[in-house]
Amino acid sequence: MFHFTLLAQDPQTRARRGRLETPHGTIETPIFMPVGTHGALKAMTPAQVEETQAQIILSNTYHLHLKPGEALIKKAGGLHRFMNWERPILTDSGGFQVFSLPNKKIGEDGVHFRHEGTGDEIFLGPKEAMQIQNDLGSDIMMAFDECIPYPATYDYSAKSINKTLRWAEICLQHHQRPDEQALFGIVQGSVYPDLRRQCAKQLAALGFPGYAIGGVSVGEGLELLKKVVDDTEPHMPQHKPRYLMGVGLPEDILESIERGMDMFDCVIPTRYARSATLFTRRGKIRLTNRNFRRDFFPVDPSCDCYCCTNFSRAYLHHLFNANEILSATLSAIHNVRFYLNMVAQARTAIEAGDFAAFKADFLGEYFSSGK
Ligand code: PRF
Ligand code: ZN
Repeated sequence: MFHFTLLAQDPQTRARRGRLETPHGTIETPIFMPVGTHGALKAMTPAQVEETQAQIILSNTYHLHLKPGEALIKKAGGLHRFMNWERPILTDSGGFQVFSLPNKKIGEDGVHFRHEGTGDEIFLGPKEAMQIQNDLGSDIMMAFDECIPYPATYDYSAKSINKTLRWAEICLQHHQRPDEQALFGIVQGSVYPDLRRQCAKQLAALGFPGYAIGGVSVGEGLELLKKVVDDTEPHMPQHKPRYLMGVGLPEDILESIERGMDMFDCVIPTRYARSATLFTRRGKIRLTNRNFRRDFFPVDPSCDCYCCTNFSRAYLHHLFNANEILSATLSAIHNVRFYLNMVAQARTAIEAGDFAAFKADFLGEYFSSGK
């Protein structure tokens, strides 16, 4: 039920154009996956998400385990049915969310922490992460890993990838439905090229249907992000999808597509939408700024979304000022559509064999600061 096909390779860069088939539909790569942490994209209905032409969304094992619990979601018929989203879903394992908690205890088998609401002691390890994701029924599940904070010493990182590798094997052993749900391995190793190489090679030997780069977008900055991807990508299998976790801003995504990454997720488009920051071909704009009070142009005149084809910047400025919740919905629709338009244009450019020119044009206009 899972099949990844490489359709085209850009001649001048490592950018790839691919197609990933899953039980809930086909994903054209490179792709951006909007985030619905609790089984909902904030401020958007599934119909609105579909209208942005989202092909796959991301949700979180950790949050859904705490609330409402995977047993209830399984009883509802799985996450797709529960949230009324019939296209593919990827669930993150909780590896990242748990490690960013205060008072956690990291052991050899997993992580102990306290429930944010009830204060109950909870344990999450590779076995638990597999059982939860099997119950949720996502199309793509992620292995349980340790997202190493930045900066981290070489010693800590070396020990940590051994744990992540051991956990990856446990995940494979406890995965109940490998024919219906693809399990991706996650490469860690901080900023150390030999650790990234070692981790990628050992994961590749385990034969996952896809691979992710984790432990980036943790405060290292774009130059180090590019370096980590450059150092890791050559050791990831060519004919499997590659997912760069938690990335990022438009420029981060384009730089990483150029470096051979296929899948991305980030809360930025929906989160920025709620604080009135909207993406346009000429860069970000802050709609609460007084300049937009009498601006009757669309947010982005080149955008085909429901927000841009029906409403003005002045109207959105007013909605934000009046604290109307419609401001979040319209802004999220636009920002998600902006990201999906960008990756769609990247796919077309790769097919045409001129990704480098596309990236230069796109970023040239994007950083022209509204002139
Ligand atoms: N691991 C997991 N999820 C993640 C990450 C990771 O390293 C990141 C990296 N910032 C985002 N989401 N499991
Ligand atoms: Zn728009």
